[in-house]
Amino acid sequence: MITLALSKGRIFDETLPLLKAAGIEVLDDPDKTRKLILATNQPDVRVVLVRATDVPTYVQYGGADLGITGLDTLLEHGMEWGGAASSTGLYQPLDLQIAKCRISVAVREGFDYAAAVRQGSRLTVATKYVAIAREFFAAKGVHVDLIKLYGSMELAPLTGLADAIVDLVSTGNTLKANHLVEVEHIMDISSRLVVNQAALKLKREPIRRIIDAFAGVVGQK
Ligand code: PRT
Ligand code: MG
Repeated sequence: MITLALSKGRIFDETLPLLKAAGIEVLDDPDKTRKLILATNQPDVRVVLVRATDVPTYVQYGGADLGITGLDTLLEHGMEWGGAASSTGLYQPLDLQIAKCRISVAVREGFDYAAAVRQGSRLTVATKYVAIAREFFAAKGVHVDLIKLYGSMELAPLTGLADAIVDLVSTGNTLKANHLVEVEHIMDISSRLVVNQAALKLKREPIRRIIDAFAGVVGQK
């Protein structure tokens, strides 16, 4: 049995066409069932639904053989920057080019971020992405106090909780609606296929077949 970990919502929705092109059809609609294990048309392939941030954990510890997760989530989980294999035991063979966005620094309209950086001010930054933010500001030589949040980052600069946020931006509509402006583009994000390295050795044949099918679909073969 091959187990693929996915999160509900945008990753599941954008993965379905890739699975279909690879000949795998999920037999249940996650929005209509309470099941967390979904069968597919391939008797030896199943999908498990987990929280987006739990996908790397499932794959790392073998609760799933493969998973699909954002680069943001992988980097926060401890995947080395740009690394293929890493200490986490996760092998990252493919950029699936789905759920694309960018990770950026944003501040309240009217906050002079450039001046604050120039003057060497200490900035308070609220984010779900503490590791990415720490690495980014350290490389830039900016002193920051990081505040970990789990959601609604946009609220932090508006309430005085923080000077800036580090968050994902796609259309920019959420920032605009909250009178925030993007002042740094940290990196582009897309979702990645990750594979448990031990599973790849033990179930090489069927896992390779899935990786190759995805690779064919995203044109990276
Ligand atoms: O929702 P939950 O807490 O369960 O987990 P999650 O938020 O991690 O999952 P989900 O499904 O929201 O996101 C999964 C992955 O999708 C992320 O890890 C990213 O890799 C990717 N992705 C792509 C995005 C976006 N685009 C995105 N726009 N994830 C979140 N957003 C949010 C962003 O945080 C901000 O609040 O959408 C808002 C901005 O969108 P725009 O279009 O207004 O700019
Ligand atoms: Mg979300």
